Amino acid sequence: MSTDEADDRNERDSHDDRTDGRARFPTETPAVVTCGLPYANGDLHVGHLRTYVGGDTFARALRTLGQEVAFVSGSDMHGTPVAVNAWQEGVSPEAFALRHHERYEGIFPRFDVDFDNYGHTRTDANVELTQSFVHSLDEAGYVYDEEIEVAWDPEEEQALPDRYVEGACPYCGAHARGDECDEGCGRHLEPGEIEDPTSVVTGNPAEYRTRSHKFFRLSEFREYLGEFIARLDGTSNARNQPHEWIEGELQDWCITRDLDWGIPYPGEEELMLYVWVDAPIEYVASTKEFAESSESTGDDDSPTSDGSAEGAGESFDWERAWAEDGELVHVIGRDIIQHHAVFWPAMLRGVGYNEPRAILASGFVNLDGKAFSTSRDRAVWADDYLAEGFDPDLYRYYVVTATGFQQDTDFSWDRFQERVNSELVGALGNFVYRSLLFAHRTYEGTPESELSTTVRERIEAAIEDFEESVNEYSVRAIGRAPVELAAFGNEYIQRNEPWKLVDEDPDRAAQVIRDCVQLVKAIGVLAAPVMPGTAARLWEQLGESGSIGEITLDAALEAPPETFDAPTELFERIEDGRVAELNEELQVRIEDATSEPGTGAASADADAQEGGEENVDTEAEPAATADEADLEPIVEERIGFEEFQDLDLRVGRIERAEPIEDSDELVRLEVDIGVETRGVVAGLKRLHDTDSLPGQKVVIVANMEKAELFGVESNGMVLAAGEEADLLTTHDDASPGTRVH
Ligand code: B3M
Ligand code: ZN
Repeated sequence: MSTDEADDRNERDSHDDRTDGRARFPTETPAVVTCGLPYANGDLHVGHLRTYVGGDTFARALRTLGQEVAFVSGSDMHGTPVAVNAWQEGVSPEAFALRHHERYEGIFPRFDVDFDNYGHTRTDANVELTQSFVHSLDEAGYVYDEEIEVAWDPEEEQALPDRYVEGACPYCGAHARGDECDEGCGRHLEPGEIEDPTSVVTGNPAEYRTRSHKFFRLSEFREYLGEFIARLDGTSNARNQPHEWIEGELQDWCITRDLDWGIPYPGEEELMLYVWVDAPIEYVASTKEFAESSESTGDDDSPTSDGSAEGAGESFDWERAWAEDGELVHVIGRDIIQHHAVFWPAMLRGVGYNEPRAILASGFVNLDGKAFSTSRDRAVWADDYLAEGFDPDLYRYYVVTATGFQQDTDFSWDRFQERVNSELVGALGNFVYRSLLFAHRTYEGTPESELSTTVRERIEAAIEDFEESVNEYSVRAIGRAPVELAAFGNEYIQRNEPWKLVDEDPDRAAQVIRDCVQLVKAIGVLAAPVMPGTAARLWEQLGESGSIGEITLDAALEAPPETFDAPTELFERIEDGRVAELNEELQVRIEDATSEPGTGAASADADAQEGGEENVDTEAEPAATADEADLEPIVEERIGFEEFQDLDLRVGRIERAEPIEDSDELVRLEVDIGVETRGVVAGLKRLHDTDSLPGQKVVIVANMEKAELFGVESNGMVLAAGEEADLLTTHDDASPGTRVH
């Protein structure tokens, strides 16, 4: 439990001080949840899916609170990420982008990522809206012309915008693409900024040409952006990263390119808009398309087939949401924070639209501690996962609950197996199955009995926590809710042993099983956002009519059906042999990936995470030589930062030390760790003079499980090095309770 709390703390803390004055979800106003638009240039791997599954889970969770939501996205068709890849394949960007768009459109529903509208940036809706946005910005005086030097390929006689050029980042020196320092500091780069530019087309050093371009007066929004960031909700990375950009010199932003693929600048057909202008506008266009489609189908009283909460004859008010008072929540990968927290809100402000309420920026998913690499096939592909026959819910649950949303995480089949088997098969599946089976066999359904106060209160608490998690944007806590309730259920059924009570005290047995069936129902309600397919199966097994996608949280306390059939298991165990095979396949792939020299330019890569960045693949370190004597070898398996964070290490001051009578080794210490004084048992007797210990500063593992040694409770662990128990300490004045990182 400590693990989850530690991981969530980041998201929760950062949020606490900023809910003031803002209406809690569900609000009276409509909400729009968006997911970053994947560039239509590659395949999706399970790393990409994290953002989409997270967004989908959050949107569904909002709906279970009764919030009106439009959940939208689309493919990003324009710009050099598509143009360069299409050129390398020798096809037109249009055909290339559409092909990928169709693939994405097909794959999201297979992971139950159910957008209300999934459009793309070339739809009429987006072209029109983009041009009208730009026109308004121009009218309002936010756009000016300026002559600038752009990279140029003299051999091909063509301009080299963005990914057509590579070189060195002027800020950090890393190898970079024309418009982003994708391997270094992550900054957006303006045309002409990259140093030592080389053409991706010919490999020649690029030259510069003077061209006239359009600039957006971003610098005028500096004060506004500072205020905006201060009230922005969501993950803390989305607030913290932009500070540097906003507080530094906020440059105006070049919004056109010399390119023949994109949306033309209104009235100046030879200038194309920069892809980052029309891409976020698709969030609005996609919402508009959704509104228009729900208009045509929405005039009956039946809820829509996909379970969205609108329906009932009213179409989604996209203009109100975007231009007035809706709740706009952007779910993105952490590599595109600058675009969403700086450029986009300035554009919205410039046209007089509403501002984002929250940005949830997800960490990346790594493979064996290293970034997925699409160009090198170092990936677990979304298609392959499905082809293995795995239920999409398993991955949804795994990725949503692996770590706090903003932290990076590692994908491994072992960990996947372990979590599926213990948390889904062992805790959730087991509780649901044994409860429903017992209920069906003994009572043919829900026994006639009152729900106990204990269980009613436990479910009420779970509902409250869930509402809180949504309001805190803790996607992980939303995902964990059903499994936590199931853990309670297992403990409850085990403690009450209804199988014994059936003969001894039938009334009591009926009561316990009544409680369990209610818990099952509540688990279904809480599971629906993260595992919609599983929740639907559970709903059916319970004999519930109607779709679980349409219910709200109060259903968790409504009486379950009187009768239902024998249940079937919700999940299947993943066997070791299967995992061994999957690991082997993956290993072969990774080895091939490492041995092949990269298939080339970073610009050729479909993108690593959310259609965004390709992280640098670092080669593995050579193995340590055997010489290094008697030292224990370093543990091979790497841990992620978030796993390290699971350890709550604190500075402590030893207040008292007493030998433990019957033991040769042990001393009982009282250690002040700021918030409290802990009794800790440590093996220091032979190596240290007990009297010399008080006053010493030490480092303790504060979230160590309690243990009992020689009848004395130990509540924490003191860190010491080697056989000599050389105590770890601090060398400055860190006070007791300070966290050690
Ligand atoms: N197409 C993908 C990326 O850079 C980019 C997102 C657009 S969101 C408006 O990750
Ligand atoms: Zn850089």
